[in-house]
Amino acid sequence: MKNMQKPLVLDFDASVLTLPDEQRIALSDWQESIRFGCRLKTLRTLEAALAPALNEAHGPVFMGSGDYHHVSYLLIERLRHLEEPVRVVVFDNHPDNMRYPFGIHCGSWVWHASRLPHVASVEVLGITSTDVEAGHAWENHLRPLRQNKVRYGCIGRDVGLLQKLGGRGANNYASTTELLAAFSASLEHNTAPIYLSIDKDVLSPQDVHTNWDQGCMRWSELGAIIEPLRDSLVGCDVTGEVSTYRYQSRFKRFLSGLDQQPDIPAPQLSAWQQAQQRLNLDLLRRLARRVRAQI
Ligand SMILES: [Mn+2]
Repeated sequence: MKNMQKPLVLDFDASVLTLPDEQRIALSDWQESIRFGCRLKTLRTLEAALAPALNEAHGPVFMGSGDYHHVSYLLIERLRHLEEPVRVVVFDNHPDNMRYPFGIHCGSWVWHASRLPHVASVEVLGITSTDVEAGHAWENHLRPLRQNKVRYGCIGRDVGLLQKLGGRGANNYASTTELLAAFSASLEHNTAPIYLSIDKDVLSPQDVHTNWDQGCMRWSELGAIIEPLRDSLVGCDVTGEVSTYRYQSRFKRFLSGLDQQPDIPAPQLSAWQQAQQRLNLDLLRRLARRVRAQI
């Protein structure tokens, strides 16, 4: 990425506090239609609205709550002009590769991304969610797992059934350390350009709080692993901020209610957002260091 200093904030939910040199696009009017999930057609309309900003050189794109993670699909789709296929690396506590019959949503966007011809693979690393186990296994899109085009790096989960169903891309590790060591080793023989998507729900609640159930990775571990990636990055986005929202649509209230996101009192929300801000600043520092050294 040419200009890692200039983060782009897609401000749907007022969760991202002011970042240095940021460009911010006010999108609160889009919150109801985009949050949690939408039709692909709606996502296309959003893309048209964002195109002028996305066409400019920019750094990491901050999209707010993990409820907007499907916006990553738009950002990855835009990389079709690159000469080499892109390796998409996602840090997330959930596979985001689940079946969803109503369009695209924050839990199904990985499947859509894996179908793009210019995407070589999508690796989802740091999954501790039970979405990959037993009764939930059939809810995962199996075909890309069978093709090894989507790969899971789970921690402490039983992926036996997924593998029995042919999902050879479903891998489990005993610890974060083992998972990250395997990922680092893969970087030595795979030099493809990388698109990095971070959902901070992959992190332990000791580091930050998000809208979703969280994983066990520490920021010290994640920060250290992404720093060496920065030379290979063709794009980066960040979700996992914390915000609250009550849908006007009864249908969306029903769907999001299935996942039982708890209510968060205002003082707590503000404290959590500030902790998120410290982490975001550190992320920008780590990704920008090389660019700054060149000046
Ligand atoms: Mn996610």
